[in-house]
Amino acid sequence: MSDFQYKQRTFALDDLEGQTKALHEDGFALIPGVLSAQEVQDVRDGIDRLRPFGFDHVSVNEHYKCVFNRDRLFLDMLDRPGVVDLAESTMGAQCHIIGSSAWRSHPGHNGWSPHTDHILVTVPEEVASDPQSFPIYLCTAHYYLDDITDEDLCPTYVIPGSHKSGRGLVWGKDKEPEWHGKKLEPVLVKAGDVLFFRSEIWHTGSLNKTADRMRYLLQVHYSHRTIAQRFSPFPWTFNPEILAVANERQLRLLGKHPEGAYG
Ligand SMILES: O=C(O)CCC(=O)C(=O)O
Repeated sequence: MSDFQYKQRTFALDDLEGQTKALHEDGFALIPGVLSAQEVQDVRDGIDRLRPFGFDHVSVNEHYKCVFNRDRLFLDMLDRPGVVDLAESTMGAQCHIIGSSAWRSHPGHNGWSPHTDHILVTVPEEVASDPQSFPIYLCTAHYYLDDITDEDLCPTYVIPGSHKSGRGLVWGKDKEPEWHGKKLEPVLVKAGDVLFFRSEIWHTGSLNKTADRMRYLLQVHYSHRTIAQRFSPFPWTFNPEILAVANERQLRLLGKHPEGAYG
């Protein structure tokens, strides 16, 4: 029997209310068991097939951007039941994706660089602590594709509640940030779990201390419709084979919105 224990509170896939509350209180919601073992293997195999171009980076860390445009397998990760429902209920029925990245982090990869992904406005703590005044605009879903049950395989670290600081961290400067006495803590997970987190949360990657294991990770970045998509390389071209198989919800997530102000 495994004695693995989550360090943060977890939510059932259909507990939309609990997850939403957690996004306001903690800045993230940890959702176990979103993908089956077979789905985890399929996504890992898909990542193994990726080849770099455009803004992709390949070194001790491999990072591939906009993977939904390359393989239907990744397109189908955009509207996973439960996860996409959380995106829509928090960021609106017209929410879309602004990107989706796949990672293979090799032994020696050091992702330690505490940061915030995006801060729209810097506000006082009392404003950032009020869900009405500080709505959710941008979130990332991390699909973990390995068991990360100790700190060796570069877990993500977070400071719960740090989005309520109302301010961002300076990339590369704040190496050991603290917020209200809380330090960065590792998010330990099982393969198939999802961490859904706000862009304002203080978080970081970490060091892959293993001798021979790569960490596989898939990210889906969701935002309110008003936030611009980061599709690269320029000029952006949708893959016609992907558009041909995408369902209506996926097409909307890719940017097929009804006519509105400005366009
Ligand atoms: O590698 C990780 O777990 C964290 C990734 C991250 O912080 C990011 O993409 O903003």
